[in-house]
Amino acid sequence: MKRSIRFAAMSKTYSTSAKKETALLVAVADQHTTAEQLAEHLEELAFLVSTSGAETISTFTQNLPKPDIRTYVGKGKLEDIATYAKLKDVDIVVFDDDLSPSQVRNLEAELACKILDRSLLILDIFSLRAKTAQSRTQVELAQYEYILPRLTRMWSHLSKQKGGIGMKGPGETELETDRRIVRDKISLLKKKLVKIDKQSFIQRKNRQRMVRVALVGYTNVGKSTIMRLLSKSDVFAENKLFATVDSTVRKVVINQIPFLLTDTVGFIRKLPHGLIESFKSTLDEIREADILLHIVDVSHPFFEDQYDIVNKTLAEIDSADKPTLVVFNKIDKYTKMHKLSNEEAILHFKEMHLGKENDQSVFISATYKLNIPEFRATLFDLAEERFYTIFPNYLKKDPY
Ligand SMILES: Nc1nc2c(ncn2[C@@H]2O[C@H](COP(=O)(O)OP(=O)(O)O)[C@@H](O)[C@H]2O)c(=O)[nH]1
Ligand SMILES: [Mg+2]
Repeated sequence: MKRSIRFAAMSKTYSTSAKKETALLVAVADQHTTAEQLAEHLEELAFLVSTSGAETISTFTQNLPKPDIRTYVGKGKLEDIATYAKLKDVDIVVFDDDLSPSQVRNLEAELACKILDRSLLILDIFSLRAKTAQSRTQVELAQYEYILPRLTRMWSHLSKQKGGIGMKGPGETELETDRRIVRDKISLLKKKLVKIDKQSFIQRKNRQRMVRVALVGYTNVGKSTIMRLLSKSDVFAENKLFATVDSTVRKVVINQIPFLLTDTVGFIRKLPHGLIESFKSTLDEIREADILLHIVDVSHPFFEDQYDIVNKTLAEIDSADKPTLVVFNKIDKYTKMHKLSNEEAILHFKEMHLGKENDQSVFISATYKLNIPEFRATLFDLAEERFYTIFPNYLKKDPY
Protein backbone atom coordinates (compact mmCIF):
# COMPACT_ATOMS: atom_id res chain seq x y z
CA MET A 1 0.00 0.00 0.00
CA LYS A 2 2.68 2.41 1.11
CA ARG A 3 4.54 1.83 -2.17
CA SER A 4 1.70 2.63 -4.49
CA ILE A 5 1.01 5.86 -2.66
CA ARG A 6 4.61 6.85 -3.15
CA PHE A 7 4.38 6.18 -6.87
CA ALA A 8 1.13 8.03 -7.13
CA ALA A 9 2.87 10.91 -5.41
CA MET A 10 5.66 10.86 -7.97
CA SER A 11 3.22 11.37 -10.79
CA LYS A 12 0.90 13.78 -9.10
CA THR A 13 1.13 17.41 -10.03
CA TYR A 14 2.48 19.93 -7.61
CA SER A 15 0.05 22.63 -8.46
CA THR A 16 -3.22 21.57 -6.97
CA SER A 17 -2.93 23.14 -3.55
CA ALA A 18 -5.13 26.14 -2.89
CA LYS A 19 -2.32 28.57 -2.12
CA LYS A 20 0.31 29.03 -4.79
CA GLU A 21 3.43 27.14 -3.87
CA THR A 22 6.63 29.15 -3.69
CA ALA A 23 9.81 28.09 -5.43
CA LEU A 24 13.51 28.87 -5.42
CA LEU A 25 15.51 28.23 -8.57
CA VAL A 26 19.06 26.97 -8.59
CA ALA A 27 21.40 26.77 -11.57
CA VAL A 28 25.11 26.31 -12.08
CA ALA A 29 27.01 27.81 -14.98
CA ASP A 30 30.18 26.38 -16.45
CA GLN A 31 32.82 28.53 -18.13
CA HIS A 32 31.06 28.30 -21.50
CA THR A 33 27.83 29.80 -20.21
CA THR A 34 27.56 33.56 -20.44
CA ALA A 35 25.76 35.63 -17.83
CA GLU A 36 23.01 36.36 -20.37
CA GLN A 37 22.56 32.70 -21.16
CA LEU A 38 22.39 31.83 -17.49
CA ALA A 39 19.79 34.53 -16.93
CA GLU A 40 17.80 33.21 -19.86
CA HIS A 41 17.96 29.61 -18.59
CA LEU A 42 16.66 30.78 -15.23
CA GLU A 43 13.95 32.83 -16.84
CA GLU A 44 12.84 29.79 -18.77
CA LEU A 45 12.92 27.70 -15.61
CA ALA A 46 10.78 30.33 -13.86
CA PHE A 47 8.38 30.19 -16.81
CA LEU A 48 8.18 26.41 -16.41
CA VAL A 49 7.52 26.86 -12.70
CA SER A 50 4.73 29.36 -13.30
CA THR A 51 3.23 27.15 -16.01
CA SER A 52 3.02 24.35 -13.48
CA GLY A 53 1.26 26.70 -11.07
CA ALA A 54 3.94 27.75 -8.57
CA GLU A 55 5.60 31.10 -8.03
CA THR A 56 9.32 31.77 -8.17
CA ILE A 57 10.50 34.03 -5.38
CA SER A 58 14.25 33.93 -5.82
CA THR A 59 17.09 32.41 -7.80
CA PHE A 60 20.55 31.18 -6.84
CA THR A 61 23.43 30.62 -9.22
CA GLN A 62 26.96 29.38 -8.93
CA ASN A 63 29.87 29.18 -11.34
CA LEU A 64 31.16 25.62 -11.34
CA PRO A 65 32.85 23.55 -14.05
CA LYS A 66 30.09 21.03 -13.39
CA PRO A 67 27.42 20.48 -10.74
CA ASP A 68 28.63 19.14 -7.40
CA ILE A 69 28.23 15.39 -7.28
CA ARG A 70 26.79 15.40 -3.76
CA THR A 71 24.65 18.50 -3.57
CA TYR A 72 24.63 20.09 -7.05
CA VAL A 73 26.01 23.38 -5.63
CA GLY A 74 28.91 23.81 -3.22
CA LYS A 75 28.63 23.73 0.57
CA GLY A 76 28.56 27.49 1.16
CA LYS A 77 25.97 28.13 -1.54
CA LEU A 78 23.81 25.34 -0.18
CA GLU A 79 23.88 26.96 3.25
CA ASP A 80 22.75 30.27 1.70
CA ILE A 81 19.89 28.50 -0.03
CA ALA A 82 18.89 26.64 3.14
CA THR A 83 18.86 29.82 5.20
CA TYR A 84 16.78 31.65 2.63
CA ALA A 85 14.39 28.71 2.17
CA LYS A 86 13.79 28.55 5.90
CA LEU A 87 13.39 32.30 6.25
CA LYS A 88 10.79 32.48 3.48
CA ASP A 89 9.17 29.13 4.22
CA VAL A 90 9.75 27.99 0.66
CA ASP A 91 7.83 24.95 -0.66
CA ILE A 92 9.98 23.83 -3.58
CA VAL A 93 13.56 24.18 -4.72
CA VAL A 94 13.93 23.62 -8.45
CA PHE A 95 17.24 22.67 -10.07
CA ASP A 96 17.96 23.50 -13.69
CA ASP A 97 19.53 20.10 -14.42
CA ASP A 98 18.62 16.55 -13.71
CA LEU A 99 19.57 15.33 -10.25
CA SER A 100 20.83 11.92 -9.26
CA PRO A 101 18.91 10.04 -6.56
CA SER A 102 21.67 10.65 -4.04
CA GLN A 103 21.71 14.37 -4.87
CA VAL A 104 17.96 14.48 -4.27
CA ARG A 105 18.36 12.71 -0.95
CA ASN A 106 21.17 14.97 0.20
CA LEU A 107 19.33 18.08 -0.88
CA GLU A 108 16.11 16.99 0.79
CA ALA A 109 18.02 16.46 4.02
CA GLU A 110 19.72 19.87 3.81
CA LEU A 111 16.86 21.96 2.57
CA ALA A 112 13.86 20.22 4.15
CA CYS A 113 11.51 20.98 1.29
CA LYS A 114 10.35 19.51 -1.99
CA ILE A 115 13.19 19.05 -4.48
CA LEU A 116 12.41 19.09 -8.18
CA ASP A 117 14.71 18.81 -11.15
CA ARG A 118 14.08 20.05 -14.65
CA SER A 119 12.81 16.74 -16.00
CA LEU A 120 10.28 16.28 -13.22
CA LEU A 121 9.03 19.80 -13.73
CA ILE A 122 8.56 19.26 -17.46
CA LEU A 123 6.91 15.90 -16.84
CA ASP A 124 4.61 17.62 -14.36
CA ILE A 125 3.54 20.19 -16.94
CA PHE A 126 3.03 17.51 -19.56
CA SER A 127 0.81 15.56 -17.18
CA LEU A 128 -1.21 18.71 -16.52
CA ARG A 129 -1.63 19.36 -20.23
CA ALA A 130 -2.14 15.90 -21.68
CA LYS A 131 -5.74 15.57 -22.78
CA THR A 132 -6.06 12.43 -24.89
CA ALA A 133 -5.67 8.81 -23.81
CA GLN A 134 -2.58 8.65 -25.99
CA SER A 135 -0.72 11.57 -24.51
CA ARG A 136 -1.78 10.71 -20.97
CA THR A 137 -0.43 7.21 -21.42
CA GLN A 138 2.75 8.60 -22.93
CA VAL A 139 3.31 10.96 -20.02
CA GLU A 140 2.65 8.22 -17.50
CA LEU A 141 5.12 5.99 -19.29
CA ALA A 142 7.73 8.75 -19.26
CA GLN A 143 7.18 9.25 -15.53
CA TYR A 144 7.76 5.59 -14.77
CA GLU A 145 10.75 5.50 -17.10
CA TYR A 146 12.09 8.45 -15.13
CA ILE A 147 11.59 6.63 -11.83
CA LEU A 148 13.02 3.24 -12.80
CA PRO A 149 16.75 3.98 -13.16
CA ARG A 150 16.57 6.13 -10.07
CA LEU A 151 15.11 3.24 -8.11
CA THR A 152 17.84 0.93 -9.39
CA ARG A 153 20.61 3.25 -8.37
CA MET A 154 18.95 3.96 -5.05
CA TRP A 155 18.64 0.23 -4.48
CA SER A 156 22.29 -0.55 -5.15
CA HIS A 157 23.28 2.39 -3.02
CA LEU A 158 21.15 1.12 -0.16
CA SER A 159 22.18 -2.49 -0.44
CA LYS A 160 25.78 -1.44 0.15
CA GLN A 161 24.85 0.42 3.27
CA LYS A 162 22.42 -2.14 4.65
CA GLY A 163 21.98 -1.69 8.36
CA GLY A 164 23.46 1.80 8.40
CA ILE A 165 22.19 4.07 11.12
CA GLY A 166 19.40 6.40 10.18
CA MET A 167 18.54 4.63 6.92
CA LYS A 168 14.93 5.50 6.54
CA GLY A 169 14.57 4.08 3.02
CA PRO A 170 12.72 0.87 2.34
CA GLY A 171 14.67 -2.37 2.72
CA GLU A 172 16.15 -4.44 -0.03
CA THR A 173 13.14 -6.65 -0.68
CA GLU A 174 10.77 -3.74 -0.69
CA LEU A 175 12.89 -2.03 -3.29
CA GLU A 176 12.95 -5.18 -5.36
CA THR A 177 9.17 -5.13 -5.17
CA ASP A 178 9.17 -1.47 -6.15
CA ARG A 179 11.25 -2.18 -9.20
CA ARG A 180 8.97 -5.02 -10.20
CA ILE A 181 5.90 -2.86 -9.77
CA VAL A 182 7.44 -0.12 -11.89
CA ARG A 183 8.55 -2.55 -14.58
CA ASP A 184 5.12 -4.19 -14.70
CA LYS A 185 3.54 -0.78 -14.96
CA ILE A 186 5.90 0.18 -17.79
CA SER A 187 5.16 -2.92 -19.82
CA LEU A 188 1.44 -2.47 -19.24
CA LEU A 189 1.60 1.14 -20.42
CA LYS A 190 3.66 0.12 -23.44
CA LYS A 191 1.04 -2.47 -24.39
CA LYS A 192 -1.66 0.11 -23.98
CA LEU A 193 0.27 2.50 -26.21
CA VAL A 194 0.74 -0.14 -28.90
CA LYS A 195 -3.03 -0.53 -28.99
CA ILE A 196 -3.61 3.21 -29.17
CA ASP A 197 -0.84 3.54 -31.76
CA LYS A 198 -2.54 0.98 -33.98
CA GLN A 199 -5.70 3.05 -33.96
CA SER A 200 -3.90 6.29 -34.72
CA PHE A 201 -1.84 4.56 -37.38
CA ILE A 202 -5.06 3.58 -39.14
CA GLN A 203 -6.31 7.13 -38.75
CA ARG A 204 -3.08 8.48 -40.21
CA LYS A 205 -3.11 5.92 -43.01
CA ASN A 206 -6.50 7.19 -44.07
CA ARG A 207 -4.94 10.59 -44.45
CA GLN A 208 -1.96 9.26 -46.29
CA ARG A 209 -2.90 10.50 -49.72
CA MET A 210 -2.98 14.10 -48.67
CA VAL A 211 -0.07 16.46 -48.37
CA ARG A 212 0.82 16.68 -44.71
CA VAL A 213 2.36 19.76 -43.17
CA ALA A 214 3.53 19.83 -39.55
CA LEU A 215 4.18 22.89 -37.42
CA VAL A 216 7.33 22.45 -35.38
CA GLY A 217 9.33 24.75 -33.13
CA TYR A 218 10.39 25.62 -29.64
CA THR A 219 7.64 25.87 -27.08
CA ASN A 220 5.69 29.18 -27.02
CA VAL A 221 6.85 30.48 -30.41
CA GLY A 222 3.33 30.73 -31.87
CA LYS A 223 2.66 27.36 -33.49
CA SER A 224 -0.90 27.09 -32.25
CA THR A 225 -1.59 30.72 -33.11
CA ILE A 226 -0.42 30.08 -36.68
CA MET A 227 -2.46 26.88 -36.81
CA ARG A 228 -5.50 28.89 -35.80
CA LEU A 229 -4.75 31.56 -38.36
CA LEU A 230 -4.29 29.16 -41.27
CA SER A 231 -7.11 26.79 -40.44
CA LYS A 232 -9.45 29.40 -38.93
CA SER A 233 -10.17 26.91 -36.18
CA ASP A 234 -10.20 27.19 -32.46
CA VAL A 235 -6.84 25.78 -31.44
CA PHE A 236 -5.67 26.39 -27.90
CA ALA A 237 -2.92 29.00 -27.71
CA GLU A 238 -1.63 30.50 -24.51
CA ASN A 239 1.42 32.30 -23.22
CA LYS A 240 2.59 29.21 -21.36
CA LEU A 241 5.17 26.56 -22.03
CA PHE A 242 3.69 23.41 -23.52
CA ALA A 243 0.17 24.77 -23.77
CA THR A 244 -0.33 22.06 -26.37
CA VAL A 245 0.88 18.54 -25.78
CA ASP A 246 -1.54 16.68 -28.03
CA SER A 247 -1.28 17.16 -31.73
CA THR A 248 -4.22 18.65 -33.58
CA VAL A 249 -4.87 18.06 -37.26
CA ARG A 250 -6.92 20.36 -39.50
CA LYS A 251 -7.62 20.33 -43.17
CA VAL A 252 -6.54 23.53 -44.87
CA VAL A 253 -7.23 24.56 -48.44
CA ILE A 254 -5.16 27.23 -50.17
CA ASN A 255 -5.98 27.99 -53.81
CA GLN A 256 -7.86 24.71 -54.09
CA ILE A 257 -4.93 22.64 -52.92
CA PRO A 258 -6.06 20.72 -49.84
CA PHE A 259 -3.56 19.65 -47.23
CA LEU A 260 -3.45 18.60 -43.63
CA LEU A 261 -1.87 20.88 -41.08
CA THR A 262 -0.74 19.45 -37.74
CA ASP A 263 0.02 21.41 -34.61
CA THR A 264 2.59 19.55 -32.52
CA VAL A 265 4.12 19.65 -29.08
CA GLY A 266 6.94 22.17 -28.76
CA PHE A 267 10.52 21.36 -27.94
CA ILE A 268 12.66 22.77 -25.16
CA ARG A 269 16.26 22.79 -24.00
CA LYS A 270 17.10 19.57 -22.12
CA LEU A 271 13.81 17.91 -22.95
CA PRO A 272 13.89 14.71 -20.89
CA HIS A 273 15.01 11.92 -23.15
CA GLY A 274 12.41 9.50 -21.77
CA LEU A 275 9.79 12.00 -22.78
CA ILE A 276 10.92 12.02 -26.41
CA GLU A 277 11.01 8.23 -26.30
CA SER A 278 7.50 7.85 -24.97
CA PHE A 279 6.18 10.65 -27.17
CA LYS A 280 7.32 8.81 -30.26
CA SER A 281 3.78 8.26 -31.51
CA THR A 282 2.86 11.91 -31.06
CA LEU A 283 6.07 12.79 -32.85
CA ASP A 284 5.09 10.42 -35.67
CA GLU A 285 2.98 13.30 -36.92
CA ILE A 286 6.24 15.12 -37.55
CA ARG A 287 8.05 12.07 -38.85
CA GLU A 288 5.36 11.32 -41.39
CA ALA A 289 4.90 14.91 -42.54
CA ASP A 290 5.82 15.89 -46.11
CA ILE A 291 6.66 19.46 -45.22
CA LEU A 292 7.71 21.13 -41.97
CA LEU A 293 6.96 24.67 -40.94
CA HIS A 294 9.68 25.54 -38.46
CA ILE A 295 8.34 28.44 -36.42
CA VAL A 296 10.88 30.76 -34.78
CA ASP A 297 10.08 33.49 -32.25
CA VAL A 298 12.37 36.35 -33.32
CA SER A 299 11.45 38.42 -30.28
CA HIS A 300 13.17 35.90 -28.05
CA PRO A 301 16.71 36.99 -27.09
CA PHE A 302 18.06 33.49 -27.75
CA PHE A 303 15.98 32.46 -30.70
CA GLU A 304 19.05 31.14 -32.50
CA ASP A 305 19.73 28.70 -29.67
CA GLN A 306 16.09 27.67 -29.76
CA TYR A 307 16.35 27.16 -33.50
CA ASP A 308 19.38 24.88 -33.01
CA ILE A 309 17.69 22.89 -30.25
CA VAL A 310 14.68 22.28 -32.46
CA ASN A 311 16.90 21.10 -35.32
CA LYS A 312 18.78 18.79 -32.98
CA THR A 313 15.55 17.30 -31.70
CA LEU A 314 14.28 16.90 -35.26
CA ALA A 315 17.48 15.03 -36.10
CA GLU A 316 16.86 12.75 -33.12
CA ILE A 317 13.54 11.72 -34.62
CA ASP A 318 14.99 11.39 -38.14
CA SER A 319 13.14 14.41 -39.48
CA ALA A 320 15.93 16.91 -40.09
CA ASP A 321 16.01 16.55 -43.87
CA LYS A 322 12.42 17.26 -44.75
CA PRO A 323 11.50 20.21 -46.95
CA THR A 324 11.20 23.00 -44.41
CA LEU A 325 9.84 26.50 -44.50
CA VAL A 326 11.28 28.61 -41.70
CA VAL A 327 8.67 31.01 -40.38
CA PHE A 328 10.14 33.92 -38.42
CA ASN A 329 7.23 34.91 -36.21
CA LYS A 330 6.46 37.77 -33.80
CA ILE A 331 8.19 40.42 -35.92
CA ASP A 332 5.74 42.93 -34.40
CA LYS A 333 7.32 42.39 -31.00
CA TYR A 334 10.82 42.54 -32.42
CA THR A 335 10.21 45.82 -34.24
CA LYS A 336 8.68 47.36 -31.11
CA MET A 337 11.65 46.24 -29.00
CA HIS A 338 14.19 47.65 -31.41
CA LYS A 339 12.17 50.61 -32.71
CA LEU A 340 12.44 49.44 -36.31
CA SER A 341 9.99 49.40 -39.16
CA ASN A 342 8.86 45.97 -40.34
CA GLU A 343 10.87 46.43 -43.53
CA GLU A 344 14.01 47.30 -41.59
CA ALA A 345 13.56 44.31 -39.31
CA ILE A 346 13.07 41.92 -42.21
CA LEU A 347 16.14 43.29 -43.98
CA HIS A 348 18.11 42.82 -40.79
CA PHE A 349 17.02 39.17 -40.45
CA LYS A 350 17.69 38.38 -44.06
CA GLU A 351 21.28 39.52 -43.49
CA MET A 352 21.70 37.26 -40.48
CA HIS A 353 23.06 33.78 -40.91
CA LEU A 354 19.72 32.17 -40.10
CA GLY A 355 18.10 34.18 -42.84
CA LYS A 356 20.93 33.43 -45.24
CA GLU A 357 20.99 29.73 -44.37
CA ASN A 358 17.32 29.34 -45.16
CA ASP A 359 16.32 30.33 -48.62
CA GLN A 360 12.85 29.11 -47.75
CA SER A 361 11.77 31.57 -45.12
CA VAL A 362 9.06 34.11 -44.37
CA PHE A 363 8.75 36.86 -41.79
CA ILE A 364 5.37 37.26 -40.16
CA SER A 365 3.39 38.31 -37.15
CA ALA A 366 0.66 35.80 -36.49
CA THR A 367 -1.03 38.04 -33.96
CA TYR A 368 -0.99 41.20 -36.08
CA LYS A 369 -1.44 39.29 -39.34
CA LEU A 370 1.64 40.78 -40.99
CA ASN A 371 2.87 39.23 -44.26
CA ILE A 372 0.31 36.46 -44.09
CA PRO A 373 -0.46 36.56 -47.85
CA GLU A 374 3.24 36.01 -48.58
CA PHE A 375 3.34 33.20 -46.03
CA ARG A 376 0.30 31.53 -47.57
CA ALA A 377 1.74 31.86 -51.06
CA THR A 378 5.07 30.29 -50.06
CA LEU A 379 3.31 27.49 -48.22
CA PHE A 380 1.05 27.00 -51.21
CA ASP A 381 4.01 26.61 -53.57
CA LEU A 382 5.55 23.98 -51.32
CA ALA A 383 2.29 22.12 -50.82
CA GLU A 384 1.44 22.31 -54.51
CA GLU A 385 4.75 20.83 -55.53
CA ARG A 386 4.26 17.97 -53.13
CA PHE A 387 0.61 17.59 -54.10
CA TYR A 388 1.38 17.00 -57.76
CA THR A 389 4.00 14.44 -56.80
CA ILE A 390 1.30 12.49 -54.98
CA PHE A 391 -1.48 13.12 -57.52
CA PRO A 392 0.26 13.62 -60.88
CA ASN A 393 -3.01 13.71 -62.78
CA TYR A 394 -5.06 15.86 -60.47
CA LEU A 395 -6.58 19.00 -61.96
CA LYS A 396 -4.30 18.77 -65.00
CA LYS A 397 -6.11 20.77 -67.63
CA ASP A 398 -7.42 18.82 -70.59
CA PRO A 399 -5.59 20.31 -73.63
CA TYR A 400 -8.72 19.96 -75.84
N1 LIG B 1 3.41 39.61 -30.16
C1 LIG B 1 3.14 38.45 -30.72
N2 LIG B 1 2.74 37.40 -29.95
C2 LIG B 1 2.48 36.22 -30.56
C3 LIG B 1 2.60 36.04 -31.96
N3 LIG B 1 2.26 34.76 -32.26
C4 LIG B 1 1.96 34.16 -31.08
N4 LIG B 1 2.08 35.02 -30.05
C5 LIG B 1 1.82 34.76 -28.60
O1 LIG B 1 2.79 33.84 -28.12
C6 LIG B 1 2.22 33.00 -27.13
C7 LIG B 1 2.43 31.55 -27.49
O2 LIG B 1 1.67 31.24 -28.63
P1 LIG B 1 1.23 29.75 -28.96
O3 LIG B 1 0.58 29.78 -30.30
O4 LIG B 1 0.48 29.13 -27.83
O5 LIG B 1 2.68 29.06 -29.05
P2 LIG B 1 3.07 27.52 -29.22
O6 LIG B 1 3.49 27.04 -27.87
O7 LIG B 1 4.22 27.53 -30.18
O8 LIG B 1 1.88 26.81 -29.76
C8 LIG B 1 0.75 33.38 -27.05
O9 LIG B 1 0.58 34.26 -25.96
C9 LIG B 1 0.49 34.08 -28.36
O10 LIG B 1 -0.55 35.02 -28.28
C10 LIG B 1 2.99 37.18 -32.75
O11 LIG B 1 3.11 37.15 -33.98
N5 LIG B 1 3.25 38.34 -32.07
MG1 LIG C 1 0.89 25.25 -28.91
